[in-house]
Amino acid sequence: MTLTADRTERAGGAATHCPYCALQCAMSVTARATDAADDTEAAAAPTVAPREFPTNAGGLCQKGWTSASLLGSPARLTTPLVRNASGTLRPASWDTALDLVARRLREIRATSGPDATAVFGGGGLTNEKAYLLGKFARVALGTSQIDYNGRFCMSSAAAAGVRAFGLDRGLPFPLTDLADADAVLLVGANPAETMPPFVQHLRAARAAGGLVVIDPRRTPTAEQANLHLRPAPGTDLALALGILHAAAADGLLNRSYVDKRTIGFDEMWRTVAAWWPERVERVTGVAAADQRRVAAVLTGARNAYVLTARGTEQHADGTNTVSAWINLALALGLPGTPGSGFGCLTGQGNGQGGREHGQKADQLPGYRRIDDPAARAHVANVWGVPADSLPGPGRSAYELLDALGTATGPRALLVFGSNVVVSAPRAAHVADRLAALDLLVVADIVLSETAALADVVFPVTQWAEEDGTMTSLEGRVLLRRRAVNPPEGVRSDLDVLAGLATRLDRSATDFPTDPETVFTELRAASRGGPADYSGVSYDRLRAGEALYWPVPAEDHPGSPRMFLDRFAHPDGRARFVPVDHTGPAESPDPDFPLYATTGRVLQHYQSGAQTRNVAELVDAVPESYVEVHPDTAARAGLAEGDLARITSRRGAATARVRCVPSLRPDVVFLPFHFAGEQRANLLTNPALDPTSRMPEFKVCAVRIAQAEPKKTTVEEVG
Ligand SMILES: Nc1nc2c(c(=O)[nH]1)N[C@H]1C(S)=C(S)[C@@H](COP(=O)(O)OP(=O)(O)OC[C@H]3O[C@@H](n4cnc5c(=O)[nH]c(N)nc54)[C@H](O)[C@@H]3O)O[C@H]1N2
Ligand SMILES: Nc1nc2c(c(=O)[nH]1)N[C@H]1C(S)=C(S)[C@@H](COP(=O)(O)OP(=O)(O)OC[C@H]3O[C@@H](n4cnc5c(=O)[nH]c(N)nc54)[C@H](O)[C@@H]3O)O[C@H]1N2
Ligand code: SF4
Ligand SMILES: [Mo]
Repeated sequence: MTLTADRTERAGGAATHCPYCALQCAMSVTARATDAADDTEAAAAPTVAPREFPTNAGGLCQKGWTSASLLGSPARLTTPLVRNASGTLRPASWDTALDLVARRLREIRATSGPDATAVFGGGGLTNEKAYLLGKFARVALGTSQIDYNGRFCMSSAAAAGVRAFGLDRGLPFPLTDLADADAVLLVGANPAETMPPFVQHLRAARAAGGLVVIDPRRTPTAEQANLHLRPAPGTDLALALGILHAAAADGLLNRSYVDKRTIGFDEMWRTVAAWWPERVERVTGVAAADQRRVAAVLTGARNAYVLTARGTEQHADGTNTVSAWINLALALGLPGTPGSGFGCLTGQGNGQGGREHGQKADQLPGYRRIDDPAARAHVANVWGVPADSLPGPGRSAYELLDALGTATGPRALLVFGSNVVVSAPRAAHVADRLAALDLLVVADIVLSETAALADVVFPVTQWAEEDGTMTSLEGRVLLRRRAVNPPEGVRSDLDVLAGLATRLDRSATDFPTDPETVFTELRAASRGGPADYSGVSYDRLRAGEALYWPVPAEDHPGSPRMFLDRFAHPDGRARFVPVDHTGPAESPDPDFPLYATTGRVLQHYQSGAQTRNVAELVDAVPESYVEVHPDTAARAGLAEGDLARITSRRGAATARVRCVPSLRPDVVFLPFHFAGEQRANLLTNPALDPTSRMPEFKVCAVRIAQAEPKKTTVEEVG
């Protein structure tokens, strides 16, 4: 396949941003000029180079450096696919595929009602796509059944942020502010692998002796810390209570901040009072002395930050756990104080924007609530529909997947930007639910494991082939530019939505395909909401303005630092939320004696649908592995490199043993990037947080054994 540079951008490569994580490293992509005489793949592969930009400061990780190889990859889908009578996916024309899907959607709606069709989105989609997907669900399909993979990602942090601060912007300050920090506490975050260029922002804290990492594993991030605490998985909440208790006992709380800027301290304190460090040590395995050291590091610093990520959040009590860390930060006076703060590290490329514009079950654009009458009236007006025609809140991501094909659940599902058979918890059950559908439609750039199960697959354009905005982990809105022409035959997600909407009797003007036109509508829909983008324009972004939301007017400079004067609650004060330790939904027992926790490795991204198609990354990490303490491995008769079978109450997965002496002997770790039998999610527990509905990806009880019992030869026996 030959890629040609978009004519408008040929000189010097187009300024764009990485297709993967929320750091949104800036890069330029240069397509090789087409030369008919040299039409080889190597000649066609575009090149990537980092651009100077505050979050990545000239750096890219290995995924970023190799990201362009997927643009011209043979793995790309370039034609719609439709499953034929004998069950095989066959190429079809766009009209055939769109007509078929629209006809089936009409039939399903006629027989089973609007909620019989569900939509599943993704935090990698641009703001424009996320917005139009939400509108498509509510207006063209009339369904309440829409949610997205961000429910698996940031929903606990978002819920806790809204509760405490009145608003959720993952980092309410620019990342570069960390340059002045002499203490940073990273809880359940491994940015050395998940956002490598981020780590340079931790230099000052590390040099000051104040970089503290809390992670059950000795990760590459923990290696760099001045202090590493290794709690048992799922016990962070107790640990946060212990550190807060220690700080209070030593008289280190910021009483004047607590009095002026918060409410609810006393009620919150009632639970903390019962969690003195020695008691916390018994639950978490973290020495009381280390809890006191953390309290001393944070309170001794001039500028301190507390940052959480998925290790803290992906628990059945994830929202309360984040609240416990926020309580600590508030008691020390950090949030909304210049040079200090609290933040959650958003993960997906557009994980922040993706949770603001209406692909979430309970939400309308601008981070509005779908059950708020004023929000409904505003958005319905922008959409030109009656407010009472908008459906109410639908099921959360896992509950939606769990209901597919059941007597009361949806009969059709449209997936845009997620690979749920690999990434959702209890994955084998999710695959069964998908199989029970009357219609599964997937839009993707490659034939992901989920797309491979679909009745119809739409091949879509990706990052450097299209314009669109992304909102980074800092809440900064970025214009990701088109750098190369898409391959022949693919269309954008916006085109797919418009193609279906117009076949469902909606007008083309209501479903525009030009990203800037969609963004103009998004601006109006978000106006006045918590995430107000009304003052952001493509022109301002093209001119290079650094715009952090809210940006309520065209002459508004944006909001890089929030909460300096007031929090977003009506009275301007932050809330302490009383929370208590409950522990994971599933604990080890004689049948399943180990904790399994899951997460990421540097070279692969998420379900691996993209990175398992990049040769350099596959060469580096070709298959799944399980980290095991050498003693635990030995007890199971396993040695380095053996194939292990890991079993939980949900199922079993296979992975190659890596003996890791620094690991807690009661914990094993698996990355979740691999497919088939190697899926970590064959094991995971879909226990949901009651507030955020986020599943407990980070703890379940397992046992480990040899995958194929070693054969004993006759000689050995003799
Ligand atoms: N290479 C790579 N980078 C990525 C991604 C990717 O897939 N690959 N995905 C992106 C996305 S969407 C996200 S959400 C981010 C995630 O970024 P991170 O949150 O940094 O990544 P994870 O590996 O999921 O989890 C972080 C750590 O939590 C630890 N952990 C497990 N259980 C617990 C616990 O109970 N308590 C504590 N304190 N820690 C625990 C794990 O050992 C792990 O090291 O990464 C983004 N960047
Ligand atoms: N066990 C375990 N499971 C986890 C986690 C964990 O830590 N442990 N983490 C969870 C987290 S934080 C996350 S964010 C999820 C992520 O899990 P998924 O939602 O599966 O994430 P991706 O692999 O990024 O899936 C994105 C899919 O969309 C495709 N795609 C990329 N760009 C576009 C586009 O522009 N349009 C369309 N239509 N498709 C596109 C990709 O090829 C890919 O198939 O996994 C969750 N699952
Ligand atoms: S850190 Fe994230 S945004 Fe930066 S190059 Fe790597 S994957 Fe891309
Ligand atoms: Mo994520």
